[in-house]
Amino acid sequence: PSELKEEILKKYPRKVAKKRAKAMVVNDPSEGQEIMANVRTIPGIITQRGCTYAGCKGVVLGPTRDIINITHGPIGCGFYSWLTRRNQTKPAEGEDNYMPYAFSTDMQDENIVFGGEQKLKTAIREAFEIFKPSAISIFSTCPVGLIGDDVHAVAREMKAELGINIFGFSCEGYRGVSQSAGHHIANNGIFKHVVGNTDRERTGKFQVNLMGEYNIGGDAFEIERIFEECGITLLSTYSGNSTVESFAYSHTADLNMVMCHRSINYIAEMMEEKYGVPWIKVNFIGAESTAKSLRKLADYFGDDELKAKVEEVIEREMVKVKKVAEEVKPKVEGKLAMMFVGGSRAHHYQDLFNELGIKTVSAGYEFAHRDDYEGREVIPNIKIDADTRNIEDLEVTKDEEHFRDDLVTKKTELEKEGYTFKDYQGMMPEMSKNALVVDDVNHWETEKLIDFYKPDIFCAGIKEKYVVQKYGVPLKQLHSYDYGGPYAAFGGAVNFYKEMERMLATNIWKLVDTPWKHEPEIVGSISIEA
Ligand code: CFM
Ligand code: HCA
Repeated sequence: PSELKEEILKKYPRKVAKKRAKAMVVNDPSEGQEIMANVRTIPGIITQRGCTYAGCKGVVLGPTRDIINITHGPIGCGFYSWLTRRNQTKPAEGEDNYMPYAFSTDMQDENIVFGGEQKLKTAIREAFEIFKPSAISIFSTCPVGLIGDDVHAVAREMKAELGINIFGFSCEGYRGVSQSAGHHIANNGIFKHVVGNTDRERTGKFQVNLMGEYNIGGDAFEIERIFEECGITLLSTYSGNSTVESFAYSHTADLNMVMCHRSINYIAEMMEEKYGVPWIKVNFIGAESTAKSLRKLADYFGDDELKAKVEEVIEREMVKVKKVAEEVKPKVEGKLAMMFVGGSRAHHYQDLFNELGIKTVSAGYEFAHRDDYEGREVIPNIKIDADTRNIEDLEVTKDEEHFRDDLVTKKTELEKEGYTFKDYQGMMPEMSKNALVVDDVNHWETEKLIDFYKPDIFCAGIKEKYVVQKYGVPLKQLHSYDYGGPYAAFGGAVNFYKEMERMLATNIWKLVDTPWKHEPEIVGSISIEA
């Protein structure tokens, strides 16, 4: 892999090579290695990344069904963030669900020149008239930031006029270096405008929130099933199969479980500061990881009945899981995988592949930060650049009335016994020695990686899918899951094993042929004339 890295870098201009060298690490889990992450992509490079608006509207708020999310901008932004992620939801009888609609102000040239605030107000009034929602949010796209429409002022005015909760997000696409800035902006907005707005009587003995689970392909449904069988009350999920109504009372939980650390750690941290609710890192991708996370949850509550129930569920589910694993594993064992996905999945899915004996030779995130690679202990050493400073860091203070001193005491006691909170170790310590870790991988690097490793499966998104498949390498979308899923928890593991059998226990990919494999399609030369 060191030679591969050298070869990749050789093609770049000197300055670019210097920068990219820091984003590629030949892994050695025995030492604390540093990777460069969360920095601007060099112009001209074909990146996998998306924008801040996508992270805010599409990712964090998009899966919430009882709020009208209005995109203030040209129609493309709203259209392309409208359910393409396959985030599912299940409203109760008679409950509102606005997710099948794409709400947008559909800005035109005229609005760009003369301003779009009036059009936004009209859109809000119209949406209110038709749907009578309890909340409306506004998402700014690039042109809104450029022309200076004040979406927050519009939100305040409309809130006063209509008497419902209305708030805006300054999540212009260019505001950060990737989707990641949008996560932070969304976390801040939800925390400021929604969390703590209502209280709720206790409805169960063990009340938790699940954070950073977005119900792609029905993942959250499978996790919900397991929780229910264990007798755990799920107050709110951020934000798969969710409602803003549930965010409003989510501060009454006893524990926050963080699955996708990158996209939601901000709310978890702020909730602990303001309300004293602690958080733990969990992972429900992989059957073993699911069992481990459930046990950690049961240990937190320390209740014998809950522990016994959790063991019973794990044992019962594992029988089904093991049966399929035993069938599939001999057919796929020893194959090689690579995965380049946004934030947490490039890490979490390695557990699922490990269960089948498939090795991850190279992986990376599109937009995660150093802590997602190296572990949270590096947070104090992360250099804050101008792009990060651009995003507001909310000042959070203790809520004296709602603060859970009992949970703080519980946390202190558990820590004495060696129980760990907010303990995300990151991806690199868990990857094998010499695996190549690449942040913000680009098109050129992808091609070189495929040539070098000849992986049996490549995991990424829709933009990479067909390019990779033309190499004769199957691509599994770990964003949308293609048409499949759920892949979370026990039932999800079974689905994933079967999908891997379907994709890997076949020779069909070796038959893929492309004309340019044999001779170049376009031949030419460049001449520069004075
Ligand atoms: Fe978290 Fe996600 Fe991901 Fe993400 Fe995303 Fe996604 Fe993803 Mo696509 S919140 S970081 S911003 S796990 S949309 S559900 S699949 S890039 S790895
Ligand atoms: C996003 C959403 C995305 C895109 C996936 C892809 C998703 O980042 O805006 O490139 O295939 O999961 O839908 O990450």
